[in-house]
Amino acid sequence: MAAKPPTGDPVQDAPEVGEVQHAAAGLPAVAHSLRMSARQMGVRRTALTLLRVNQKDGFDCPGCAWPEPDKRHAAEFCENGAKAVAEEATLRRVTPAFFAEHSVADLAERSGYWLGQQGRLTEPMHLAEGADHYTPVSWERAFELIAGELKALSSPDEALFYTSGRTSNEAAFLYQLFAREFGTNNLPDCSNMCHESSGSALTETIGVGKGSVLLEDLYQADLIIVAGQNPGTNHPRMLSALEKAKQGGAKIITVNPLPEAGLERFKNPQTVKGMARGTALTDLFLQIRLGGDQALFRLLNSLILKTPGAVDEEFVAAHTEGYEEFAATAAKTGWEETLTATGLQRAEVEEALRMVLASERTVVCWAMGLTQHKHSVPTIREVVNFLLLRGNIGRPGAGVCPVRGHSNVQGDRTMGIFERPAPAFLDALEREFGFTPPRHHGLDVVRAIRALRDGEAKVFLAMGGNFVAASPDTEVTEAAMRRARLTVHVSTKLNRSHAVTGAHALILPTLGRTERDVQAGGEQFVTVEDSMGMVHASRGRLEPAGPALLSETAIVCRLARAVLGEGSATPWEEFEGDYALIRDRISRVVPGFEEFNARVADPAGFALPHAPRDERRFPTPSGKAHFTDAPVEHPHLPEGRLLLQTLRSHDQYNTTIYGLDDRYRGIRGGRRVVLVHPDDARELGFADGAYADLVGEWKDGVERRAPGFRVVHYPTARGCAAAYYPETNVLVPLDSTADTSNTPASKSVVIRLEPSGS
Ligand SMILES: Nc1nc2c(c(=O)[nH]1)N[C@H]1C(S)=C(S)[C@@H](COP(=O)(O)OP(=O)(O)OC[C@H]3O[C@@H](n4cnc5c(=O)[nH]c(N)nc54)[C@H](O)[C@@H]3O)O[C@H]1N2
Ligand SMILES: Nc1nc2c(c(=O)[nH]1)N[C@H]1C(S)=C(S)[C@@H](COP(=O)(O)OP(=O)(O)OC[C@H]3O[C@@H](n4cnc5c(=O)[nH]c(N)nc54)[C@H](O)[C@@H]3O)O[C@H]1N2
Ligand SMILES: [Mo]
Repeated sequence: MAAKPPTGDPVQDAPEVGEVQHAAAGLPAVAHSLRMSARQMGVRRTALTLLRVNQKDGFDCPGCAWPEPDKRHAAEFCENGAKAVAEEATLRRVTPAFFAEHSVADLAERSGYWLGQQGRLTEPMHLAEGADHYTPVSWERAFELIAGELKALSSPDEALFYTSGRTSNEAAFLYQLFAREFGTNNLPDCSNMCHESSGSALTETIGVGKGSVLLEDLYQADLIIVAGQNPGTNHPRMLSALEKAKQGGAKIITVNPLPEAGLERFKNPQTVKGMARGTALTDLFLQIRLGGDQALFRLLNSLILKTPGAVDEEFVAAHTEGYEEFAATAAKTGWEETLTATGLQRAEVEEALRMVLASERTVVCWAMGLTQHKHSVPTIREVVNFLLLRGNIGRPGAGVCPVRGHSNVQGDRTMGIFERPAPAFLDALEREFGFTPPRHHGLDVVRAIRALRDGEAKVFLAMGGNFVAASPDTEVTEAAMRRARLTVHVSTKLNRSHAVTGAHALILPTLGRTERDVQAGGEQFVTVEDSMGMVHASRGRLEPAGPALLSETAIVCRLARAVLGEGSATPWEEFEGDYALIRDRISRVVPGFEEFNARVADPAGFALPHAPRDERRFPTPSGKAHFTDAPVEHPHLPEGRLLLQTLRSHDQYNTTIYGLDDRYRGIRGGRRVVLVHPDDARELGFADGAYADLVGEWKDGVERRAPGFRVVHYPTARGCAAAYYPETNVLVPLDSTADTSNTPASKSVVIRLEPSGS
């Protein structure tokens, strides 16, 4: 039973709608995850594998980037972590026989769900120019093919080196080193579509583009605001931290257009009491309109400014600048505009203000609900204003907490996966490796797609991820990818990006986090950095999915040797054999990693320095934290239209679909659903259960259509709709991005509904 993938495809997408749930986790979640895991890997392997997740001698959960508490519970994994592990530790295999049976045209017709369910990739495969099928290729030949194409480019900037966020620190460090020795900063990554807005806003205002709190701070907080995040699904272990914070007396305000089950009530499967009754988490739910957060925080700020004694004047005077200008702008804020932008009642905002003023220690947590709008960067800057006003940065129990997605997305950035590297980082690389890195900026995800579309980029290489499915404007992106000379994917699982290729294409199968990594120098481990800047080791224990797999690190080393040859003084072969040598180099290039090998030997890992958190020092050019006073924006919605957010169901990991249910939202057996407020749906003439096409409206006049969605009457904020990504990426215009960060505005897409089949 364990190894059989589903046969029928296209998978029947026939959503059924039941009750929305009001609590997350608990026994059903544990049972559900064990069932899913056992289906993929059998009962014994399930037990053995799940026991190793997030243990000090085990591997880092490939699910999310939420940190592990220091005293780890015997089962420090969650339902969705278990699914992520099962997806990787599955016993199903994609072999050369599979590719002989399925042409690329056939694969391109399949759903992402079906592709992922086929199992782990086992052999390097090549799709030759003009061929219908991928055929096996040796590793050596694969690297020769890539080297041939890269060397034929008229400039290194015609190559793109994408990274998804599961890549280890060691592999990421070598990958960016290789790209830069080759001669380009074209290192787009999933972060460009994810927390780039957080990085932009935080670097500018507090001087560090990362969160400033540790788990301990959450436990000490008086008030935690969770804005634009659905932890019950995407960071389930965060619920245990919120529960613990509540036990310590914290209050929680949730800001979200949707009532998300996990934030309402949490039944901790790891305690008996939790199982029975559960903890009510949210004290105040602000059901905000999409994109209304900047207006909300601005109003709160103006009200704080009007309250005698509410501003931490000592902190403001000693550590900040721009306060006067900000206060003058904020003074002009009116209730009216805010209530329109947010859809909230005056009494709700007043209640929030009361809680804010009662709190001595406040943390704001956020994720994609804040980062994927046109005005995301000013929104997050406004959150920083909010915290600065009351001195809530750089002391215990307070601070900014952007909750990251992929398990090592933050580490990859720390290792230099960035198209706009800091000059100091390049200086350090130059000193350590004795070459001249390119100084001009490279391309981010959106610009990389344009470059492919316009024929300016010709070779695309991805270290993980599913670029064509995760990117916006699916039709544009797929057409762009098809113009490439060569597309290469280092992957664990089959996905759509393997079926939408350049003139020729390679699939390079790699080890996952859960697997044993043995090199010339013996068994290796890798390191990762979590959402709170904690670095620790991760050791796989399972036998690799196949004997031909190479680790990501080995792939980069062999690729670098094939491409750079004698031209590189870097000891790639030695790095491949012993990852400790890579860590030695990291310790000399990346600040905060001094004595890396020695410190990572501590199973608990170590915290990277964070000047605002540790010393209330703000490493901005002026040495002060910045108040900013951008005008308040919010999405404009024409008559008869809806603002659509594209989000995750409970049974998916980004573009990897685990199943067709979204249990907490009461949806089963299908993903093509659009959640609409009952009054909006009725006004637009759509009964619950009717089918609609979602039609995008954007100023370029191009029609973007996602057909055949079941309308679900759902308690979302008025004027706002929700549907799953990646099915709706076809609706997100390539040019609709956040100012400054250039992140696709995936949470504010203007659409109209048309009856399906009309
Ligand atoms: N199981 C699982 N875990 C995951 C992932 C996964 O796909 N599956 N993905 C990982 C990754 S890469 C990431 S980045 C994170 C994503 O984690 P989340 O950001 O939680 O993911 P989304 O599903 O995009 O949910 C966005 C949330 O923000 C709300 N929201 C949307 N727009 C707005 C807005 O304008 N204002 C406010 N206040 N709220 C808004 C939505 O209603 C929803 O609750 O999760 C990570 N963890
Ligand atoms: N409309 C819309 N679009 C979005 C978003 C949204 O909310 N709405 N969210 C955005 C966000 S936050 C993100 S982070 C991106 C995600 O974009 P990506 O990171 O590119 O996409 P994933 O779906 O996470 O990638 C899944 C693939 O990664 C490969 N993989 C898994 N584990 C490993 C590994 O250990 N090594 C290697 N080499 N490969 C591995 C598998 O082959 C799998 O098929 O999508 C973005 N796109
Ligand atoms: Mo993400």
